[in-house]
Amino acid sequence: MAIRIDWIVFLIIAVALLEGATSETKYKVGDDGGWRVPDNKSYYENWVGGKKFEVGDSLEFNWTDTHNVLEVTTKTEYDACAKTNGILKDTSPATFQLTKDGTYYYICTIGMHCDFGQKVTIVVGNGSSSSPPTSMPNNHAALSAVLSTITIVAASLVHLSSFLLY
Ligand SMILES: [Cu+2]
Repeated sequence: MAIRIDWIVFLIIAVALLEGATSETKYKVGDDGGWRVPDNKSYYENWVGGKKFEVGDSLEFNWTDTHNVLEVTTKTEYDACAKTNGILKDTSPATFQLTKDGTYYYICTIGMHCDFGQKVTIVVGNGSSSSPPTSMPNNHAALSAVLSTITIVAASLVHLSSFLLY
């Protein structure tokens, strides 16, 4: 019996580790600085720094003064601070889910904010939407589910055998 319980403990730990490995990251854009007209134009570029954005992560834009977030669709629009197409969110906090690989462009459309550097480019995966979606999270989730099921079945068997034996 002791051996079986050890095995179950191992499985529970394995499941916990897998779930930890697949946890989705919620990024607060600009961290404590939030979403604002930055002191220098490379502020958000620096914030992105070496971050590795993955499918399933999300971005949260927080602001207090008058701002908004427009997701523009091309680098050309982004570079020109074009306030035309795209998803506009004007209530803080504004959350964007990163649902697939690609390069995402966000700007503020208020006044000259974007021109002053209130803009950020987020690269998810390899930055290209034409690449096959990352299957790792799904595999992990599936494996995790299987291990959870095994754990439950094993626990039931232990329960059943103790019932039969004693
Ligand atoms: Cu703004």
